[in-house]
Amino acid sequence: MLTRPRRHTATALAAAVLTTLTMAPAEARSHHDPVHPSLRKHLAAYYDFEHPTHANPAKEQDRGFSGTDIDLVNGGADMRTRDGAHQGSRTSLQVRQVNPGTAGNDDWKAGVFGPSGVPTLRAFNAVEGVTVMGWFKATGPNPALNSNTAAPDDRFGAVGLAGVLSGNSDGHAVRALLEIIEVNGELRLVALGRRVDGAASQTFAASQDWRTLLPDGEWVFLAATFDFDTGAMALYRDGRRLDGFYTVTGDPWDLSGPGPHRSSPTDPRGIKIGGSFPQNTLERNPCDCRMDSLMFLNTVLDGKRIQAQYRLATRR
Ligand SMILES: [Ca+2]
Ligand SMILES: [Ca+2]
Repeated sequence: MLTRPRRHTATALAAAVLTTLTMAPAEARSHHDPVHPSLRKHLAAYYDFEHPTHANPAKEQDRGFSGTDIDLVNGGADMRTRDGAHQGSRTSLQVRQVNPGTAGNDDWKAGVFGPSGVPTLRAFNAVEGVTVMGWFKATGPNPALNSNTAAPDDRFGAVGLAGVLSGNSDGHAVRALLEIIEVNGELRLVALGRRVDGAASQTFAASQDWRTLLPDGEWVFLAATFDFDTGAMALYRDGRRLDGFYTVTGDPWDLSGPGPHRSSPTDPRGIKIGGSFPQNTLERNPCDCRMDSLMFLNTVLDGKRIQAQYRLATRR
């Protein structure tokens, strides 16, 4: 060993230095928790799309506390795309319509569905508030062509982003959803919530044109909050609260009785990401977009904590 030529040692040393230099940013990132500490205890489900389950690369691990792994529907592992939304992210999830001209259910989307409720989503059973947030980037024409009608050029009336299903959902009906949907004939970025399973929903719509809020080719950090006790909802973009308005008059969440009010005491039937029906029975409201670091929390985050998470993800 003592007689090993110096040249080799130097080469090995140079290689080691090179490796260290090359590895440094990645290593720095791996020590950097991508979740703001104030969010952790409410972060029921969290998907960064860098963690396939050990058994199946077409499933994504939940990095939140609930352990609710999701399916990458119709596209499987190919849906993980080398386009991280933010510092420390390498891959995101591509969702999209595959065959606009065919009545079928082959759209790329993600989620989980349990016909009698998903037990791991108990954090959203009788919940007082919910936050849905994450990174989104539009990558194609939205809304998609309506593949369920004979007309060749009509489009769906909505673009699904991400949400928690209600306790009696068919795969479409939600408890808390971030999406783009027509309000009085005009598409808008909205938070859509339903407190009581099977009852009416309320929608809070952003005033600003959705195309400026979610422009093609640009990553944006969107958040929606749902306070089932007070009826308040809010939308945020890149950590800033958006102006908006409620679209339903009256009391769709039935909050007139004594509180505190909570959602129905049922386990959600699942999570939908990028289009409805995570059980893959029908194509509806597919989104041609990429998504990253999706978070589902069993509380209403205030603006400070939403901004803190945004800043953490974008700091250099
Ligand atoms: Ca990622
Ligand atoms: Ca059609």
